[in-house]
Amino acid sequence: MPVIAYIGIGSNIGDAAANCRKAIELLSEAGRVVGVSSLYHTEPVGRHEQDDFINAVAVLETDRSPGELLNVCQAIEDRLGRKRGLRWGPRTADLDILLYGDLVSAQPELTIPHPQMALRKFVLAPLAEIAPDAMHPLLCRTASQLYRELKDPHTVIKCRQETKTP
Ligand code: A4P
Ligand code: MG
Repeated sequence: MPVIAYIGIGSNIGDAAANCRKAIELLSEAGRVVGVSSLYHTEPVGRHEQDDFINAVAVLETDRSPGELLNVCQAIEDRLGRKRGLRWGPRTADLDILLYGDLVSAQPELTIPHPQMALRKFVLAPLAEIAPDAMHPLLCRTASQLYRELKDPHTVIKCRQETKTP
């Protein structure tokens, strides 16, 4: 039975919007991408001496196990040229598994739900846009409830949709 997983995507090196779009395209290697949020322009959390991020959330219907999905996410990060350096530092692409069905996993190499997701506007704004009813299995709150109750002062701005010229 396929599972619905929510993947948080972020980039703040190079053409960050293009990196996020490419990461979403490559996610189809792990299943069917059934939803994609708008792109959001976001103030960096954790380390301030770095460029702003572009963030988004993709909804993936997948047959992959959580471990296999993590491997695909890390392979996409590598293909987009990610150099692993500072924790919370700049990156060309970061793919985090936010939710994987109602799975709870507390292993350090794969913690699901993502431990910071309920604290971050750059995650909850796109998640609440694309999946307001997605349930956090530990907090038993939906994405839209968590977003409404969130107290994160960092600026998050939805990017204007690109209009395609005929
Ligand atoms: N790992 C554990 N659980 C997961 C999961 N659910 N999804 C492990 C993905 N990976 C998971 O990740 C380090 C290790 O986490 C991996 O080896 C994996 O086994 P990483 O991506 O190499 O390192 P990182 O991203 O620097 O660390 P971390 O703790 O994952 O940071 P975050 O939480 O990803 O935060 N500000 C804005 N505005 N936008 C951002 O996107 N991102 C970060 C990074 C900080 N500030 C930001 C943003
Ligand atoms: Mg990460």
